[in-house]
Amino acid sequence: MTLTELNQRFAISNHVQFKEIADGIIIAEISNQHGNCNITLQGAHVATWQPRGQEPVIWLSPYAKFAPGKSIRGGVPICWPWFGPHATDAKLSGHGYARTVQWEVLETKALPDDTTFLRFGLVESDATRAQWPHPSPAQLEVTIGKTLRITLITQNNSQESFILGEALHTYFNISDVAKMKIRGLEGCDYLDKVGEPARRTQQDAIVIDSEVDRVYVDTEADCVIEDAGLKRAIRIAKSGSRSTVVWNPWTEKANKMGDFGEHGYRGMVCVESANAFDNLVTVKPGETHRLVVEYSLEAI
Ligand code: TA6
Repeated sequence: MTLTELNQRFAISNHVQFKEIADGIIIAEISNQHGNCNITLQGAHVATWQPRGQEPVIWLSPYAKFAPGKSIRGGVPICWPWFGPHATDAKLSGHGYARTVQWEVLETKALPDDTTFLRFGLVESDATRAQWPHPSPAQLEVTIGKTLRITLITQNNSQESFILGEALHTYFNISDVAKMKIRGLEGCDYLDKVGEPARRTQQDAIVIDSEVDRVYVDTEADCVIEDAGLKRAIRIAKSGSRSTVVWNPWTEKANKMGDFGEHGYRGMVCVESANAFDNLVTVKPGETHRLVVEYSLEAI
């Protein structure tokens, strides 16, 4: 569908329009009374979210690359249909292919309270089927209102069950990593991926002063990022997710990645609502699985 056709069919005045921001990269640009949000069609990737009168809640690297087939540093990358390295084929992309293939717009709606709703569908191809042979259309629903609500939907249209790994790998914008705490995971077991993998139990609120890469398992709890610098807290509520990943690459790893910028890692933390490791999901024939997150702000 051309950009003109896209706008003819799905643009809504005072809500959503579509623009090409780079060769082959089209975004849905949402602006309503509650705030602004940009979503690339490649990867159905929520790249930005800024509630009206607030600092951005979602972090996007100033060095993020917007190019066909390239993952974007920041925003809400969709890790699907596996999380982390592929279980058997190291040649396949880490975190699956959903975030780097085309998605199509299926629906846009202006809801009564001036909230904007969009629904996207992953465009399957020979290339995706070669990596994932299960007929399982993926969809993403995004609702931009006082909160940001994202639902990742997996349908099993086959006669066999399949095992799904997934995450909404969200980068949150913070004033400074040294002025931030994450509550909600106290008492949870986690797989510590920094250095020799090890299983540990989280004692108190999470503070970060070095590289952190942890997969908390068997938790459906909300997380709250308390940001003393911005005098606000970001609440991360979820359903359909039993894992929460907390990640900050710190200096060395961020520099190696090349798209964080000099001190980018200080202004972000990933709190990812996932199903990974112990919490992979078996989707039975005919079943539909939903991973839902809702992000909101609270004063502190
Ligand atoms: O979720 C944390 C993590 O798995 C880290 O290990 C790191 O690889 C990060 O994701 C970013 O991965 P990416 O493929 O987006 O560079």
